[in-house]
Amino acid sequence: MKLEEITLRHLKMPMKAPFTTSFGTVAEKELLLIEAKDASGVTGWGETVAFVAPWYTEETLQTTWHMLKDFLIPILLHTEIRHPDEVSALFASIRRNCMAKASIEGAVWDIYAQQTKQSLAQALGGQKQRIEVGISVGIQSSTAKLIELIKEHMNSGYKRVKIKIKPGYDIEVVRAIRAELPDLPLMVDANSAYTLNDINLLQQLDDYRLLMIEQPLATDDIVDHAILQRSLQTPVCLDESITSVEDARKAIELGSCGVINIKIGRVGGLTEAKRIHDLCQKNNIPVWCGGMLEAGIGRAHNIALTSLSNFVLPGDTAGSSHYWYEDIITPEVKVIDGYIHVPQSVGIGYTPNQAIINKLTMSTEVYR
Ligand code: OSB
Ligand code: MG
Repeated sequence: MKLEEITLRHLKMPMKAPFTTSFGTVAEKELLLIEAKDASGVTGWGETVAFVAPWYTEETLQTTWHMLKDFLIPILLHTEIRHPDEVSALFASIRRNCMAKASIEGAVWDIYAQQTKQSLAQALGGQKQRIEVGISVGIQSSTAKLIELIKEHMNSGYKRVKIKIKPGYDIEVVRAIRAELPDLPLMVDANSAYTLNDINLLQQLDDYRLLMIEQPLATDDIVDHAILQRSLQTPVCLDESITSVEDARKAIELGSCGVINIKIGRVGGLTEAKRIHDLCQKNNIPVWCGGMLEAGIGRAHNIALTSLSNFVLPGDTAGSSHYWYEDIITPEVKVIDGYIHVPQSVGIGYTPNQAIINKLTMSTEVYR
């Protein structure tokens, strides 16, 4: 394959409800859509997941744009590629910038799946026909509101609930949820809001039968997480700290976690995500697919990835209608009884909705 034309569109999508974590609130999602055309006429799609501010990782919408335009697109345009795994090798001279790399690598995987007449899931080696999903609930203005939302999500079939915690919004909230919902499959995500000084508080969470505690400590840490994991019964799940298969190898070696959340953008693409999946499988570390409030293209890529066999825990890939008034794909992603059907048709299995994409597009650039 050889990419002959790449279109970048900057979209702004209003969210049905603002999403709040320990580091900030997203009320409108901005993203870049990558539409890549191969010389054979096949088109593949990718989506950036970086937010407008660098609070989850260091990347932003603008840095991903800069990296794509000035470095990544020039490397890929008119370059002959036999397999999408070659993309990460071509990008090896560029440090980090994982979300920028992942977005365009995703479009290449989509083209590859179409050219080889497979679904993206099959092209990745995925076997599951349906995936189990949970839901991530942001920080709410009151515990009563939070519990009401959790009940709604459980009633609509989601397989587990993740809540966000931060200092001052943690033990009491978990205790209140457990008092009303003793059997709820529940986990918490701190997005790095704690340090080892909070070890006593984090140990108190052991009393509430949580499935796991996600990323309690610093975004770049695996050493303190290992110390913490040794003093907790609840498994630690790493998110921000794992940006590559090498990070995963070291974290497993140190005993920094019992679970890993894989996000395609955070780790630089589907190829690296698959490598992390395979390594974790060999080491008996269960994985699940994280979310970045993706629109339909990114969501479709998450679904394909989750069809791999070691995605044994429900991920954060909720249905389109949880986030969006209208998603940018047809059909939208639907969750029925907590499952998403993995599309078996060729490519990502969803069609980009041009009319909605055009309506949400703020600017467009074409590279040839
Ligand atoms: O840490 O998993 C996270 C959203 C934004 C930034 C970071 C995270 C999240 C989520 C939401 O938890 C997952 C989703 O619904 O896409
Ligand atoms: Mg997280």
